[in-house]
Amino acid sequence: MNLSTALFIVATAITASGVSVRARTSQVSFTPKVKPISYPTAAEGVFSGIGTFAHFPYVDCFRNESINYDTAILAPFDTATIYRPGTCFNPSGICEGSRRTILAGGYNVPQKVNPFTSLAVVLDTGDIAMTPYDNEVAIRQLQLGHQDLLHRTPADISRSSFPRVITLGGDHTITLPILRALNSAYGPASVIHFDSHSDTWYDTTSVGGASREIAGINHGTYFYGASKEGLIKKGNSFHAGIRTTLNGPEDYEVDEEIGFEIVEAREIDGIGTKGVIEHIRNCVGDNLVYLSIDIDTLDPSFAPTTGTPESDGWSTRELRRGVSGLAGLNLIGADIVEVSPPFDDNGQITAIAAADLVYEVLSLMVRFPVLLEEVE
Ligand SMILES: [Mn+2]
Repeated sequence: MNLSTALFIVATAITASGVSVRARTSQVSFTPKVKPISYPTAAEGVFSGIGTFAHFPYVDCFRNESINYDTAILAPFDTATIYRPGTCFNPSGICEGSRRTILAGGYNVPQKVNPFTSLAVVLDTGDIAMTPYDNEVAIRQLQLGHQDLLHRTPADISRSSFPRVITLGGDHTITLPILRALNSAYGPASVIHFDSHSDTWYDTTSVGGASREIAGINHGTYFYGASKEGLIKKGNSFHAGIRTTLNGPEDYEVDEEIGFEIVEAREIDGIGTKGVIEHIRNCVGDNLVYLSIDIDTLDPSFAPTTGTPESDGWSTRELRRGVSGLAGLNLIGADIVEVSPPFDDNGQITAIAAADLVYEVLSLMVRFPVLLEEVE
C-alpha cells in the first residue's frame, strides 16, 4: 500500500505541475508532446490508481481526523475459520472485483441512484490492523477501530447521526466486534443476516472445540455470543438463505430463542424474492438494522470461493434483489464476509459478485441516511 500510495502521489504531482518537468539527476528538459489527460477517465475506472473499493478516495482515517459520511473499511482476519481459510486476503479481493464498477458511470438503475455522484462523502479507509496470532486481541482491535470510525462527526449532520461503515471481511467472526462497536452508538439493533448457516451454534465443541472461552468464538458461533451480550434485538432479527445441515431440529429452537426468524434458501421456490423481502421487512420493521452478508448465501456456482460452501443456494441476481429490496430500512452498518480470494477462479467470479453486493448496500445507504431523531 505504501509503494502504491507513493506512486499515486508522484503521478499527480507531475500532472499538476504542467507540461515541463526537469529530471533532477540528468538536468535534461523534457516536454511531453501529448497533453496530460484529465481525470477521471473510463480507463482510470478500470486499470489505474491504487486498488481502493470502486476507486473511492483512500484516506487513512486512523491517522486522519477528516470527517466522513459513509466509509468502506477493510478488516483482514481469518483465524476463526472452520474450513477454508484465506478470507484475510478478501478486502483487496473485493476491491479487485470492483475495479470496473464505475466504468459505465455507476448509476444504479433499479435503485435510481448514483453513489459516485451523490452528496454523500464515501471513503476507503484502508485496513484495520489485526493480529493473526491472538484472536482475543484481534477481535478487540476491530471493535476499537470500528468504534473510532463510528464516533466521528458525519459530513452532513443534518442528514445522518453517525458515519456508517461497510466492512469487507474477513471471516464472519468480525460481525461480533462490529456489533459491540455499534452498540456503543445505537444500543441493540435488529440484524438482517444473509447466509447459508445461522451462525448461532451454541455447542462449541461441534464447531471446532473450545478449550478456552475465546476458542468458542468463531465464524459459526458469534451470533450466539452477540445475543447473550444483548447486542441483538430479539424477535426482530432475521436469517435468509439458510440451508446447511443441523445437529438436529433443536438448533432452530435455540436460534428462535436467541432472537431470529428464518427463511430457508429453498423457500424462494415458492415465495420468490418478493416473498423473502416481505418476511424480512415485517420482522425488522422500523428498527435500526445491521446487515450482514455471507457470500455463501450464493450457490457455489456463483461464489465458489468461501469459507464453508453449501450447494442449493441462491443466484447472484436473487441475492441482489433481496438486498435492494431493503430500501428505506434504517440501515446503520453492513458487512460482506467469507470471500476467500485464493480459492477464486481466474474470472474472479466471487470477488465480482461481492463487489456488486457492496455496491447495492452503498446505494441503499446513500439513498437513506439515518437520523436518530427521525427514527425514535
Ligand atoms: Mn455461512
